[in-house]
Formats: sequence, C-alpha cells, structure tokens
Amino acid sequence: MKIGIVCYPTFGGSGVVATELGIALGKKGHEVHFITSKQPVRLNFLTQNVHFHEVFVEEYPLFHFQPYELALSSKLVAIVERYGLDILHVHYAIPHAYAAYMAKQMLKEKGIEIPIVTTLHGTDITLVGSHPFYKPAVEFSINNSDVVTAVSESLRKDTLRLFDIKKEIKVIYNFIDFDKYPSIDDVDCERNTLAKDNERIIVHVSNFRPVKRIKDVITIFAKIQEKLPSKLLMVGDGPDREQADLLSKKLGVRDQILFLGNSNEVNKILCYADLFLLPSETESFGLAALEAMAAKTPVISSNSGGLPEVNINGKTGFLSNVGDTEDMAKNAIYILENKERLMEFKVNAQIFARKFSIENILPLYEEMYRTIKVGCC
Ligand code: GMT
Repeated sequence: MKIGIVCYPTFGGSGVVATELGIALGKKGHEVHFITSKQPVRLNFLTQNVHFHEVFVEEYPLFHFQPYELALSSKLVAIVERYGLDILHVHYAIPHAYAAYMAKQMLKEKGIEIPIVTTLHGTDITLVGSHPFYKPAVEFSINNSDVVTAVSESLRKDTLRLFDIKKEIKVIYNFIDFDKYPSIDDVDCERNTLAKDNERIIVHVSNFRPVKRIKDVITIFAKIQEKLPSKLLMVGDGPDREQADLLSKKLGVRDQILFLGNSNEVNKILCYADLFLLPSETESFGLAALEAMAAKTPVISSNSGGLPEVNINGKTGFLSNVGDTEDMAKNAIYILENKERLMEFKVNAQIFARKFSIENILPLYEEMYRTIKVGCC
C-alpha cells in the first residue's frame, strides 16, 4: 500500500511511534511518505521504501502566527495526487487531523477519495485538545476521520469522557523493536565508564515538560541517594531542565547527576540502567517506560493514565499516586538494595515488554489499513 504519514518530527513519543511505524511498514514493502515540517529525528536518509516531503511555511509580516495547517493541507493534496497514496495516517490530533480533513475535502472535489486514519497519542486529548479553545475542532476532526486509534485503553476512555465521539476508537498500543535492545543474556555493557561498582544507575528520559514532573524525579533520586550510592542520567531537554538543575543543587545531589540532553541512542544509554523513573502527572501509555523495560530496566512510575497497562505493579516495577515521591523512593530502594531481586524485576520487565513487540503490533496497523472503508464525510 501507499501510506502518507503526518507527525511531529521532534523527540516526542508520538513522532517516535509514527517514525518507527513508517520505517517498519517500509521494510515490509509498503511505500511510505512522511509529510512533516522537518525530517523526523529517528528517520535516516535512504530508509527502504520511505520518502520524506517537507512542509514549508513562508514567513509573512502580516501573520502573527504562520498558517501551518494551510501549508500542510495543501502539501497533503499535492503528495496524494502525485504519488497516488491509498491512505493518510495522521499522528496527534492537533492540528494534523484537522489539516487532513481539509485535504480530503479538496481531493474529493478532484474526484479522489482518500481515507484518513487519526491516531490519538495523549496530550492531544488530555491536556491540549480538551481545552475550550481547541475542543470543537478536535472533536470535529476525530468524528470526521475514517478510523480513529488510541495508544491505550485509558486514552480511549479519556477521549470518550472528554469529547462527544460518534465513532469506534480502536486501541493499538505503542510498540518496540527488540532488535535494538540487548537481550537478557547479554553481558553487561561497560557501566564503569559512568559509575563505580557499588553505585546503581538510574535513568529518566523525557522532554522535560511540566507533565513529566521533573522535580519529582530529582526528589526521588535524592531520597534513594540517602540510602544507596547511585547516579542519575537525565536524558532529554525541555522547559523544566533548569528547575531540575536548581533543585538538584539545593538537595546536594548535583554531582551525582548527568544531564545528557536529547539523544537518538536511548537504547544504548538504557543498557547502563538499573532503574527507570517516570513519575508523570499523566501518561497515555508511557513509551519511555516500555523502552526501558525492553532494555531490562524495572520502572518506578506514577499510576496515572495508561501506565498501569504497561508497568505491572510488583512485577516489572511499582506504581504510586502522582506526587508520592516518598512511596516511589521506598519502592526504588526495595528493588535496588537486593541484587537477586533487582535481577528478577529486570527479567520480568523485559519479558512483559514482549507483549508490545513490533511483531505483535505492526500486523494490527496493517489489518486496520486493509479493512478500512471510506465511510466518512
Ligand atoms: O510524552 C510526551 O511528552 C510526548 C508525547 C507526544 O505525543 O509526542 O507522548 C505521548 O505519546 C506517546 C506515544 O504514543 C505516549 O507513549 C506518551 O505516553 C504520551 N504522553 C503523554 O500522554 C504525556
């Protein structure tokens, strides 16, 4: 099939999922066209059967905000026509589902019918999308997509609770390509480049937005550090980076923390990890937690959103109420203080993550594409 994919090209989870999906579809012989504002960060040039088309927005002094949706819908029309695409799959409802709807209407005038698949990822529903400024347009775009998918059962329920949805929402979970992660039997990576033998290595990966509760990450780490010598690797960047730095100095743990910035090699960094922290305010799925588990790293997380569908309490890690850093630190120490117990959690984490292997999830997307009916608008 010929599939157009629209996503945010940055380090956010929705862009990562969309890019990995496109790459995997290309490997299976589908022709994939990314239509995005920049080349997606996880997409290399010369990927098999994968093409990239950049959406340009001209600066014009009259505009306070550049009309990206207009440029995107015009580009979608051009690419669908030029390459004869079969499907447009947009990731993150705002503004992609809306732009795709406009493109679909323009194409209809030219006698071309193209089905739109919208995948909801989380904050497009729970934080941004349900804001009164956007809600009518988001609700309209979801109802006027031909197929709607959500990345967890929790997100499906949130969407039905927050919007007046007249369509079925299919759950297709985030997935992981295990070929990129070390197996349980692999020898340890060279962790002594980062920590002493007696130190545990704890990792957090995110875009450091308020929803990730970065200050909780530092607080939990400081509490662990009181009991067990450890290092914290902070991977990513974003608005709360400086606050994290300040808090770590205040709590006297700054020297034990490495801020590594954004990385395309999270799988390699996770090779060093003993424990992963994800105390988010909300998380529709928690792809970062799944990536950690695939790299045999237990997860200490909050119990919000879709996290209980990924991180299994007492098996692959532990879950606590949002903001309960005391409980999170207690659970972290429980896992880390005993080597046999740590190994048991590591093994469980990787075994459970297999439920979300690309081999299990990719066929669900392919089946959905195959059976799609242009039943809408
Ligand atoms: O989590 C982020 O900050 C990025 C965000 C995005 O949309 O780019 O991630 C969301 O989508 C991911 C992929 O489906 C999910 O695994 C994340 O849980 C979700 N983030 C939130 O719900 C906060």
